[in-house]
Amino acid sequence: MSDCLFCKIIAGEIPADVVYENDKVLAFRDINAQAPTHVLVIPKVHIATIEDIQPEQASIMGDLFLAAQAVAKVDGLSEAGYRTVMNCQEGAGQSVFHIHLHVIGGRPLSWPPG
Ligand code: DGP
Repeated sequence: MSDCLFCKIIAGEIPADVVYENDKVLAFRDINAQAPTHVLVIPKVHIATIEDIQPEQASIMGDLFLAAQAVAKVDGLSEAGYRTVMNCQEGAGQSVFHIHLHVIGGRPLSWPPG
């Protein structure tokens, strides 16, 4: 999608600090990191929100979590642990309308989140 920030990152039109990539997903460091590790995992296909995922795209969610696993390995968090979050819609804090899984770790994380 031409006016989507994350599609532009996938296309290489906007630079990003890429941590992991395969044919389905791209993982890069969040520009506004909330923890020592804060990586965004996105599908290479444009999907605006969780509400827009079609049944035939269900495997994409698995691809995102497998990529989160790879990111954790890169940053040494596989044993220590990490949090994955996907905000859906503005009311839940979504600001970029191309689905993305936040992978957050490297510091103590409280629960429940604020
Ligand atoms: P959310 O609020 O859940 O939609 O998360 C969007 C995240 O995207 C937010 O944590 C900041 C990050 N972000 C916004 N613009 C850019 C950018 O141009 N580059 C990178 N790396 N991250 C961005």
